[in-house]
Amino acid sequence: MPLHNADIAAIFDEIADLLEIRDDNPFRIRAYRNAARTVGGCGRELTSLIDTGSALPKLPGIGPDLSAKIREIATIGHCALLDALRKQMPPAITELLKVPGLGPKRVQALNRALGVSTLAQLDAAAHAGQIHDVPGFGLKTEQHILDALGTLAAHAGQAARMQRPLAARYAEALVAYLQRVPGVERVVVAGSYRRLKDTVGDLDILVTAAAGSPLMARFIAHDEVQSVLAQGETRSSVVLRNGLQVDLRLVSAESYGAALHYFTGSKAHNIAIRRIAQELGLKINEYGVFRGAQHIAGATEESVFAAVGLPFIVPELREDRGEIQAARAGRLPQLITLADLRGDLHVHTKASDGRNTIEDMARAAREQGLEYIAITDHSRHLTVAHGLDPQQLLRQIDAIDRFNATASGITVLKGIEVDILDDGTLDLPDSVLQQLDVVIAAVHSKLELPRQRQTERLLRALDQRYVNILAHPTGRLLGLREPSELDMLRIMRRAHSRHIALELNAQPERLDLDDTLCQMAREEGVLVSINSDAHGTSDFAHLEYGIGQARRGWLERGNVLNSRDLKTLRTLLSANP
Ligand code: DGT
Ligand code: CA
Ligand code: CA
Repeated sequence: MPLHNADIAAIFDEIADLLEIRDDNPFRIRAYRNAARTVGGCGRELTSLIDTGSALPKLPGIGPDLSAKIREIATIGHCALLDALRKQMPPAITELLKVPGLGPKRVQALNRALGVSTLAQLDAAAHAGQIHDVPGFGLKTEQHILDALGTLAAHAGQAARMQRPLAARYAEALVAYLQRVPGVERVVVAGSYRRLKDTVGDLDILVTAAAGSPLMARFIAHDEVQSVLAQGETRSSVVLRNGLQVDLRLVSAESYGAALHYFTGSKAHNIAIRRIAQELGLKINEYGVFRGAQHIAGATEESVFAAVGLPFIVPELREDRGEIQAARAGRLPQLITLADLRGDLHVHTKASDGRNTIEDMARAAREQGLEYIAITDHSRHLTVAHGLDPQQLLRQIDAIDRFNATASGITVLKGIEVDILDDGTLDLPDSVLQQLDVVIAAVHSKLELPRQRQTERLLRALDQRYVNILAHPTGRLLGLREPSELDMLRIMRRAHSRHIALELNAQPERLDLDDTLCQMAREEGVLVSINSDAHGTSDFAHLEYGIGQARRGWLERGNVLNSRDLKTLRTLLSANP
């Protein structure tokens, strides 16, 4: 199987990292970073286009040189430039970039001053108190590094989990491959993947097949398989080249539903269902539902639920977080779907750190069937993202008015993603914010404040007059940064009283609010805004990930701000006194 776009993007990103550590030309670095984002977000697999001899599509920012590199990677599986850069650099140095707060400049400084080029050396230097003497560092930074290393070590203890959208590329390709094996009938990915969890530990694939199908032999012979952990008649386990484990089980048609239910999980849900079965004098396992030795259900999942007196419960609710009681009472939620979203209230453009213009973003959103978007570039405090000052924002407001005067089929709302400053006030004055349709407030600095102070800071932000939405409320980055310590209940109650919505940021590495916080928002009556946080035209695809998380969090259409039509939305946005 060819490399995926995500693999090519990872190579470009590593090139950019290494060039940056080397202090290379910033335009060159930016070109590789942009290329990584473009390729990663490209809807079509570039290597398969190349394999079939098709021309590469015209991609923004990908000139002849980068195209040639994509072809090189697709053909030989690696990139000579990256190989050369790696040779010039200590092998583990890019690992250091995973430490929050350590950018390429600092990595380079530590390497020059202390010879630090691995995480272990960094840890030793920090514990020995050598870091705070390096120019540009200090005692506070040294402490941050120690804390961050502690978090990373805690993560390393657990097996790495993969973000679901990335796992989906492999899962979908594997399913298509297995479906072509002779004799194979049904192929389905169960486990956390089917429950639409934000990250997956491994993939659990179930297959039904005619007797004599070469299923297992073909499975372990797949190009992407790096090692075979177990191989048997009905069960095999492999690890793919990207580190993802895949368990494959062959199940019989009469057990298919029971196996699907069992291996979809969650474990907590299974245990709760099994308890109900026991109360009814039944036994339930991955082969079926039994009364004594008699097999009374199991061919379909519906039959399994029916045997214990329940209606079908969708996989994304199966966490034993109230779904069984709700099913019993006939009160399962009518979960939100992608088609329910009428607009997207968090969109960036080239004016700050986005890649496209207002027109490009509006066109792409309209093609997705959206009726409105809010342009919400960063504010000036966020200098790394070229945040806007009042003058620049006023010019953007004029540009949006001009766009709306001629455009049809979509309305662009005027907005800002305004930074919440250290003291909880906002980065732009009310006189400016007042002129906008949507004000999103967001924390981008000091995410590690103690719980009490961080909570007070956010409560103060929610008290600011023109705020409509609190963006990515916990600040977590999956696998990289823990959520900020916050008293979420107090924040939700304040948001509720101020008619402020909380964001479910749909970027695959954020998905913040998470599922349990969505459920809390629903219970507290706080509206949730499911936003792509698009930085380019292909990023509206994020909305689908947000919908998955929202469904896991029990959200219905009525709980979601941007399921409203434009008129109702405008009323809600101006509800703040
Ligand atoms: P993951 O892979 O960590 O993202 O999470 P899952 O939920 O996919 O967990 P996994 O792959 O360990 O197992 C798949 C499903 O198999 C799990 O959701 C429920 C079921 N299962 C696994 N172990 C047990 C168990 O000990 N008891 C019960 N009742 N079910 C289990
Ligand atoms: Ca799994
Ligand atoms: Ca598994």
